[in-house]
Amino acid sequence: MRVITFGTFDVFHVGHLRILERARELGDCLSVGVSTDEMNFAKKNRYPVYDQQERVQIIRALRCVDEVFLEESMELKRHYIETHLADILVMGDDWAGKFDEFSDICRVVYLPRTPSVSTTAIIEKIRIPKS
Ligand code: C2G
Repeated sequence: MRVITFGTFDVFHVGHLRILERARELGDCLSVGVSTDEMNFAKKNRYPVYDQQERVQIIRALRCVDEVFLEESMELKRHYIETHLADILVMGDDWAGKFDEFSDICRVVYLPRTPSVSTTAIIEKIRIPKS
């Protein structure tokens, strides 16, 4: 069983690790699409803290991850699922229902997010207050 998942994985934290570990447990091979800096800018109007090559390097080094590629656009999801021969698409439940259209080509699973951890909260926590 081949599993695929997608994400930005900026300022890598335990919520990211847990979803990747749980995704990998659903099959034998996990492919991860890391969204590009440009895709993030287009979506959120800001660039990630870690650039795409750094984010790819971190994800690639994880024991639970078998292959990593860059996700250039949300519109290419069907193409990525097909070219990576994925049987299961995994996303966090913040995306619940959003990718059901792909259930014609793979199983679509939304896993619960890890509570109380997010890149935004980490950035807020370490931000030095302006005097
Ligand atoms: N996640 C989680 N628990 C958290 C934070 C994130 O389980 N506390 C999960 C998200 O649900 C997502 C994955 O970690 O499945 C990556 O999260 P983000 O980096 O925020 O990815 P996002 O920008 O939502 O993905 O095609 C989707 C895009 O690549 C965007």
